[in-house]
Amino acid sequence: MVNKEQTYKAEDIKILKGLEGVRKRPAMYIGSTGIEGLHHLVYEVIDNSVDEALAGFCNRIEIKLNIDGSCTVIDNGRGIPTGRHPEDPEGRTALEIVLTELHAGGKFESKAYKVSGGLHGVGISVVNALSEWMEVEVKRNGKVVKQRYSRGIPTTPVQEVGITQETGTKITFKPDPEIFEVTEFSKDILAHRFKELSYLNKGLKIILIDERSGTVEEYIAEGGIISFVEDLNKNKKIINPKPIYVSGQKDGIIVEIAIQYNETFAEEILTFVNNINTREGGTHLVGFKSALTRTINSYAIEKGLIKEGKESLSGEDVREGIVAIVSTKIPEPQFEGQTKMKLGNSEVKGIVEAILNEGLSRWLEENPNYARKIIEKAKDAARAREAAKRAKELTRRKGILEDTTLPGKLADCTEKDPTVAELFIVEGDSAGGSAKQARDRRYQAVLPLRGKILNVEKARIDKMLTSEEIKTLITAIGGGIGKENFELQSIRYHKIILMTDADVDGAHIRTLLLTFFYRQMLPLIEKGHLYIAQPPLYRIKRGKWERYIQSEEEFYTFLRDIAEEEVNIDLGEDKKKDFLKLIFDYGRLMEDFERKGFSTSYIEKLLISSPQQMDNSIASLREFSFLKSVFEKLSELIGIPERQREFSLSIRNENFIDSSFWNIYEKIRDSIKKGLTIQRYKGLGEMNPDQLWETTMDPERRTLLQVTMQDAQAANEIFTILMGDEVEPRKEFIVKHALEVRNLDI
Ligand code: 0RA
Repeated sequence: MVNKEQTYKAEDIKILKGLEGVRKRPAMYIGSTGIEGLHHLVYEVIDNSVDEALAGFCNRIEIKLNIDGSCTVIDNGRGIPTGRHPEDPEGRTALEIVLTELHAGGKFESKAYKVSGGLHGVGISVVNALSEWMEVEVKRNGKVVKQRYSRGIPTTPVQEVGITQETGTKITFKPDPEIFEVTEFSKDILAHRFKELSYLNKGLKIILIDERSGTVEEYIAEGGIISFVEDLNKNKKIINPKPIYVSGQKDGIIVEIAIQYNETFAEEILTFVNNINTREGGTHLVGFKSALTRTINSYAIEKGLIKEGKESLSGEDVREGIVAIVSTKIPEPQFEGQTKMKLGNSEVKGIVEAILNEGLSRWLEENPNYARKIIEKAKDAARAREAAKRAKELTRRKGILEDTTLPGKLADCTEKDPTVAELFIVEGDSAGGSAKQARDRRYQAVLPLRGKILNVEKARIDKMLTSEEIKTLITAIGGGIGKENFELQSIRYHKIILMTDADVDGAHIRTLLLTFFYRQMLPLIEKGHLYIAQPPLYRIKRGKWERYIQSEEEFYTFLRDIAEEEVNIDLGEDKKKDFLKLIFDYGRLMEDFERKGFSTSYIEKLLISSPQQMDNSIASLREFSFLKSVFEKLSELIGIPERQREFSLSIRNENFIDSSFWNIYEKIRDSIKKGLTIQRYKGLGEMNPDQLWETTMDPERRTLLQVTMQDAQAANEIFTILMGDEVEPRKEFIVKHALEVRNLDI
């Protein structure tokens, strides 16, 4: 339905063509129709709200992931203009034009530092075109106005629906399943971006409400990028407790930099242009590096900390252990590079350089003690660099890096063409043995690694090269190592697949390996050569039929599917489905409590007690309020005003009357399990070669996860927690994850 009865005018046809183009080639506008493209929709809407924040009119953005799969974004900005547009031949409102016309946003705005003009920047109309429906509500000029759309086309006129003193925009949209392969938003993916956005926009509060799981998270950083570097350094020993902060502005370009050194040897510099992470760097990064090297060297010479002409600190030396954020705001950014994540504007280099030179010189003068510590660290790095060079020459002479004699542990494939060859890196000798038997030796090679590979964070290159495991890995892959020396063109396999157990140790080893690849063979990840195998967690047999299951999540869904076949309940098909979903959610949550040592009957008592009796520490847990909400939904569905009263349910002719939800869940679960043979694999070693082949290695049947740069960066962060010098966070991490390992007692 369209809000106009007349035939389409030329203007309308142009608009419809525009939207049609978006729906025909969505990837051209949002990158993909997969999981990334889906989340891009949210970023697109948020970016407009962030622009309001950048312009100084908005300090709060709320994002809700709704139960029906839609997403709501509410901001307290000025609101999208709602007046009739003077130049529009039909006198439509600016609101309608912004929401339905491609690239209309700019018509109403002055040039400013806009996120929405940057990398994403395709406009809300694109989100509208790719949504099954969208609804926008604007508070502006004392009024609330509203309009609805379907696949980008208005289904209602712009209507006044109320009055208000506030201003702001609320947009709800449901991604169109005709366009997207997946339509379920991931809280974690969104949370990562929101956290980043809150750091980059000091004082902006971003609230993420996940109605599906009942969680609320809030992001706000009063310290802006200073908090950002502090957070990145959270689990590390730091050198300058208060980050160095430098800011300045020239020719309309705003530069903000925060730097804090830690005692590790890694370097982490994140650069942003108008809130967009420029992962490929660019002119701002070049300016930053050059100013850092120059300023530190000249200060060190001036204070006699190094000898002029004889010693000098290289760029790599002064960046050892650095964590820095370089955030720039640029009116007309040019993005280049393979993924358009590299800043091209040449004028930016000099501006960043000048601002950092001045600010950093002043900081060094004012903080001589920390300045000295930073320079000492860089001098250590320089000495280590010299030592590493000697060690490398030594190993070269001994022929370790150049040695192409393949290690004995490697079971190589016969295929020599790297584009079709695969290398499985397997945890442990016994799983390695199975994998060697299971593989297709024509194109699959297997390298078993024993135990945990060397802690690469603490070891510098010279030491690292003495580790047998690392040497074996390097020789097998064949491209060398290191920032400068890794040669992608020499790698012997185009698929390198990490195959570790599906337990905490396996996850740990995977993190170590990912970190090693991230730091030493980065192009391997950038070019998509690194993968993670997905061995199954369960094997389930039901008569002659069998099936493998890869996660706890999938396991529960599977049990629930069987329950749908076998449970009889007087509710009607639709309600029965909802009931089973809820009772399984309920059961899983209760099992979590049970695992933590609570008695289920006690928890159920708490659930039915009145709020006054609830000043109890369990009752204040987030998990508990979540459980309670499931409990209430269940009660409502069954239609019992006084909860927990009788209703009848049967499974395989067994009846339950007057049972608690927990009892019902247990009965359903146990009764289903009785009909199944369930094997839980604690490690790869428990699978025989045939099983390993068909579930994990056979290209026809396996699923591989391709490691992305984001995965690797995340591993790098986790790694720092696991391996860092601080004991407390490490304990915390391990405990938290140990709890996540659900033991079902099968
Ligand atoms: C066009 C012009 C102005 C603001 C906006 C659009 C705007 C768009 C969105 C999208 C989500 N939230 C938003 N908030 C504002 C400028 C309005 C003015 O000059 O008053």
